[in-house]
Amino acid sequence: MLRGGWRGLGAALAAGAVLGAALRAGPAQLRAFFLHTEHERREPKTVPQADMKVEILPALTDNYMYLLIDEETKEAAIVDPVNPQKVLDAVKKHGVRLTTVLTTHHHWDHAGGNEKLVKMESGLHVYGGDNRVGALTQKVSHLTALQVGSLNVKCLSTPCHTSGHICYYVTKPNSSEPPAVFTGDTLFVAGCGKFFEGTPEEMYKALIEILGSLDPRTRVYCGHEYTINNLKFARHVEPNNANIQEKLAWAKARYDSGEPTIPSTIAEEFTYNPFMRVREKTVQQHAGETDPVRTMGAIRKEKDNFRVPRD
Ligand SMILES: N[C@@H](CCC(=O)N[C@@H](CS)C(=O)NCC(=O)O)C(=O)O
Ligand SMILES: [Zn+2]
Ligand SMILES: [Zn+2]
Repeated sequence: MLRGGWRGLGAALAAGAVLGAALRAGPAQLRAFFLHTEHERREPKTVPQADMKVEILPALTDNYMYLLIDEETKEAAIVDPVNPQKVLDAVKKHGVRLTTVLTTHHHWDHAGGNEKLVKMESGLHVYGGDNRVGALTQKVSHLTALQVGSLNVKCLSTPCHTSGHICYYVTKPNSSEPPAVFTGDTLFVAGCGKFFEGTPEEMYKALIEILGSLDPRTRVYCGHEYTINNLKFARHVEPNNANIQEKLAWAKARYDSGEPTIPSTIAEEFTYNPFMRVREKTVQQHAGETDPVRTMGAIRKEKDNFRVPRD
């Protein structure tokens, strides 16, 4: 009995904890755990441009944090740093100076790391559009302009998922490369956030009028890896839209190879995202509506109750 002493007991307890976790998890989670494909343990991935670099950092079960690097000055900002240690590891790896936190909204899975990060790294400017954002130092509103090194950041107020939600639009003066937009839980690849604190009118304004009028080449960096499920709903709305079928096949292949389906572009979103397509007859007919805002409300309600097929 207890021949390994305390170390043996420790190992036994650890094994018990793993077994306990294993018994609570479903088959898909188990497979992911043992194949090392769990979201949070996926490799960070860099999207390089001459003017800016974006490092995609998986966090929690399906969130993304983004390290935005200004190539000219090596100054950096972090979007939604829910896992501060992982952020600081990425900062170190790239040898950049982190000055800025851009918070999209106050929900725990986005802003929940702010307090810890500012304790680990002093002097950070923490931006957000809502007093409920932890460690906030500067409250921003629609069209507030910021700088990260030589990059211009324009704050876009997109209330609906939460009343204080902000998207961050990043451009480099005189660059021919595409801008970037960090959309949090407003716009997802092929989907949008739930309307927790807003209306279909507000989401229409956010998606079509504000985000939809950005440079169409703008790269979209959203808050979650929901792409496959979103595309299955999109396919249900528009079964004859070939762009959806094609993007879904691509997204499954990307996901299986451990790679993010991020970024997309604003132009692409208009081809397969049903919430960006509420002015299209096909989407309106599916919703049984003739008005884009009513269509927005109807398909959001339908998605809230949609059972995602297993294919
Ligand atoms: N359906 C989500 C459930 C989690 C959820 O409600 N997520 C929030 C953001 S934290 C959301 O707005 N989801 C959009 C949606 O389900 O269409 C999932 O696929 O896991
Ligand atoms: Zn949220
Ligand atoms: Zn979220």
